[in-house]
Amino acid sequence: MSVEFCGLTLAHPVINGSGTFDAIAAREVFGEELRERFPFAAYVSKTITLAPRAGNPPPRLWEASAGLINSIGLPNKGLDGYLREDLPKLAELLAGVADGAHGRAPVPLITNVMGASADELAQLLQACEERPEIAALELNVSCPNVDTGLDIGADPGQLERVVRAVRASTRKPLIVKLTPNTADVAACAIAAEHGGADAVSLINTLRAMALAPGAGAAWLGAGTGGLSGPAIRTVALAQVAAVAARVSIPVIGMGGVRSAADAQDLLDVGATLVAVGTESFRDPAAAARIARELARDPRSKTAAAGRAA
Ligand code: RRO
Repeated sequence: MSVEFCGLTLAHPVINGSGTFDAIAAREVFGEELRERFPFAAYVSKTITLAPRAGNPPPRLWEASAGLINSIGLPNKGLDGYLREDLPKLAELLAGVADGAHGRAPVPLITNVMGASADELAQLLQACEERPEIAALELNVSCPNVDTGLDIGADPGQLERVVRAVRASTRKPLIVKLTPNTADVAACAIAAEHGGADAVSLINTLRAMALAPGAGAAWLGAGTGGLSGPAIRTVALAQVAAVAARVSIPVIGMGGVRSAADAQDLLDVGATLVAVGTESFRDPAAAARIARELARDPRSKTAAAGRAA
């Protein structure tokens, strides 16, 4: 069932979406069992920024029909705090995870970073470049550019310029996490590829809003948030298909995946890996179940390869 991705060998094609599984907190709750049954073939960190951030005012979550709106607002310890406190814990956890297929192998760590300018992003990438515990980097480009005010990932020209400007800051695989809140996601994916990205991942959450019952005013402290979960699955499928048809770099597909059939749909339209996000909040072991079922799914190429071996 193993999959090659940007020079990394993964035990299976299922990873997590950034910010949807706190591995350090899960280790505290589940103990050594988390390592014995680690659900993901690679682990993507939550988004890290240069400076620490407190996040958005509450409320931060709204349960929508078949989905979840979040406006967490990037609470994180900042680059230094991540490198000093979280990275050693993550590396220790991910070293020697029992993956079922290969005995014990380290699970690659993908660190997700966000900056409001190419300069900030370059600083983040350069600092991560020096840390061997980090296997690959993911750029979260759902962030307003400090100069233009426009989300970096929403405009192909701006995205290509930023990716090109930061590309030389790291030799590690560079994944660009695309935003779905744009007119033409395939044009943005092509721009990321032209800028030097090694892979793209999509979709991030769709901008959304909910009103407090009876109040006629926004429920979320930040006013709006991002919609995830089954409500966005068919949007994700359309966007992943559009992107995979237009780029030659690998695509990580995500958006509302709850089952192996959902994951297989994304693989069928051209994704190399699939990420599970919102479903992990309901069932932290969902990704392991999906990976197991994918291996048995008769539609699955990875299952067919496993049977032929
Ligand atoms: O932290 C968040 O509120 C957040 C981020 Br950075 C993101 O990329 N996507 C999302 O749904 N929430």
